[in-house]
Amino acid sequence: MRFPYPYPRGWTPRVFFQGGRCRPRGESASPTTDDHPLIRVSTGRRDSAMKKTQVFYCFLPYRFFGVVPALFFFLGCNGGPDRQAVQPERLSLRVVAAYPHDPEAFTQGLLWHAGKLYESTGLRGRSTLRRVDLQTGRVEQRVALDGKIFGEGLGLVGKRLFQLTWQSGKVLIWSLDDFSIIGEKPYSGEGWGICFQRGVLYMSDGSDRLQLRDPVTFREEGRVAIRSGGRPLAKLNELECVDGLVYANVWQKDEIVRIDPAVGEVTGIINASNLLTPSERKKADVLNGIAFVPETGRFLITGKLWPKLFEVEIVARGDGL
Ligand SMILES: [Ca+2]
Repeated sequence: MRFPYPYPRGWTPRVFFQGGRCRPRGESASPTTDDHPLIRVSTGRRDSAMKKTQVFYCFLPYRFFGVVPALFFFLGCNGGPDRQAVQPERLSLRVVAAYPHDPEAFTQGLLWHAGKLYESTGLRGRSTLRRVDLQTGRVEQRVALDGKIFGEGLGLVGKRLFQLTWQSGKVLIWSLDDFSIIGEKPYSGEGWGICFQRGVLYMSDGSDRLQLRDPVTFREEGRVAIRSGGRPLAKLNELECVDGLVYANVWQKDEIVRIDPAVGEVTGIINASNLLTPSERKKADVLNGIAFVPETGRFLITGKLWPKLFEVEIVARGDGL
């Protein structure tokens, strides 16, 4: 369906309607995005302006064509028969290898770069940034954060590591090479997990929304609401950006979701239970840590105070754990 009027300048249909409940007919709700137009869906004054414009354009059919065509328009736009919820694909994990992981590491952020693991750990007095050897679990380099700071998610932008510390209201920016501090940026609200791709930092905050932030200013430039099977999905935690998609583990669940941020839909739910043995689970906290290894196409998975880190492949449900 094509709308019989021009869109507001600079807004594509997807962007225009992403913030509301509308989606043009024929627009696929499934993945793939080569860029991120959602960067334009913003908060604050621009968000307010967008809503006003959306109301104006949604009422346009009524003004020109009368009640009946307008009714059909709204049915098609606001939850008509083609506004089907995307049903996520059910997936599982196949463990390729298990490696030692520091059981004292309260893992909050995990990423892979050039053959090494980078990890952010939390808890006051125990928060660190560390570089870890995968095979041995040995911590090759670490920086202890100030005792008052609670480390959170970790993202990489070029040669800069972004470590969230939302309880302190700032993101710490470190040099990838020597862990020297480069700077910090303030932000408000919570910040749990973070990852970077295609010019955008994605940040979870415990809600069902992902914030889109500028990698230079760290300003919030937009938000996208995440739905799974038609319902909001909250408590998104540690993140991993892979090929335009965002993988997130859900707090207090042995579950990883695959999100298409261009449409705000969960396209896959990955069962990540049974990685630890029952005795290992007793001392461990929740699953929290996803890193993608581009060299192998596999993921590395661990959790808070987990004694192991797992190299895994994502497989169809029934073929894995
Ligand atoms: Ca990650």
